[in-house]
Amino acid sequence: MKKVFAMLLAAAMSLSLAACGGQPANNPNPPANSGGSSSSTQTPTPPPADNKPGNDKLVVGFAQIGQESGWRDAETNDIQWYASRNIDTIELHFADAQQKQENQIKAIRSFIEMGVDVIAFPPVVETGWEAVLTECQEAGIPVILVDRGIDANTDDSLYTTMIASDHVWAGEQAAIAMNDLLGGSGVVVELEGTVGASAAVQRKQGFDEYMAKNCSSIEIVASQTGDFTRAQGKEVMESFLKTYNKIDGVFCHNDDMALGAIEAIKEAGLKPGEDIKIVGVDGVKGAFEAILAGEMNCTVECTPILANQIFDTAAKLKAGESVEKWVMSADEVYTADVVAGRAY
Ligand code: GYE
Repeated sequence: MKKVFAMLLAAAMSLSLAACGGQPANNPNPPANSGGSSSSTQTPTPPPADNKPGNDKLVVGFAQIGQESGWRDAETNDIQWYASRNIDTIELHFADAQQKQENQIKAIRSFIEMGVDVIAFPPVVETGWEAVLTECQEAGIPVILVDRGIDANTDDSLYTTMIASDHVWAGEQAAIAMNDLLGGSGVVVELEGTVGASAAVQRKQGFDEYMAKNCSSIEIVASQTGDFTRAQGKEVMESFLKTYNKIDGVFCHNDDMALGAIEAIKEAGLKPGEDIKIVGVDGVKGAFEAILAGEMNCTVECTPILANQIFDTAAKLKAGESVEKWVMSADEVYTADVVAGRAY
């Protein structure tokens, strides 16, 4: 039995390592930035001398949200690893906004001053981007939204394309899995992502609307943000467990909050994955490990491995080619049987 588990775990880890661009998902020290500048919240340094006209490197400014989850670290690692492997043709300027919209805006303005070829960033929330995106447009710098979008009321000509998963679909898939796990009836609580983030808004929309339309015997009794972090996911789950004496399932908008919820459920003397069914989104290593251990029931993939598409799209935009408005990632649903079946 031990050997079988070791094989399953190896499979899960190889799945997730592949999903992290060859780096450990929670690598606290992503590979050194290549050819450009990397900063926490300071304005990135001006480009090196070789960025003079005639240098045909693709110069990309990336304003990352922060390091709130294993998924976010995987995305960062993939982008920095890809750029470090293409140092002769790509110059990456990378800023970490530490979860603050004002820091993302500051970084984007510094990229405009540098005169980068393309700006890419995941909008931490859906609103408040008109001014800075207008400045990008006036500077003639195309913008790629990555893994999150901006709200539908914002003029979508202000960005060129979005490379992201379908978060409404993910919410629907989570609801289908939860309905199946509960046998059509039960009490569910929801751990939401960052307030105002499109990934949270849309996963909630997909889940809640599917439930309302198809699962009349499943009741969502509470829904509260855990801000996509493991610590806050645990805290909110602890409060739910104190408030409700019957919880049959929890839908977590990302796996990090699911892992926090698992801790809270165990500390309450209950069995996660059995007494309370747990469905997450992302497909990070810890989720596969929890599913293999029987402590979680499903994760809906949302691939963080976007660097290839980001830099390919940026190169096309620099060359004046047109691209689709939404480059949608292809994701899968990993229930326990699928994870076990993938083991080798
Ligand atoms: O699900 C979560 C991260 O925007 C898709 O942000 C991303 C989400 C992802 O913090 O883990």
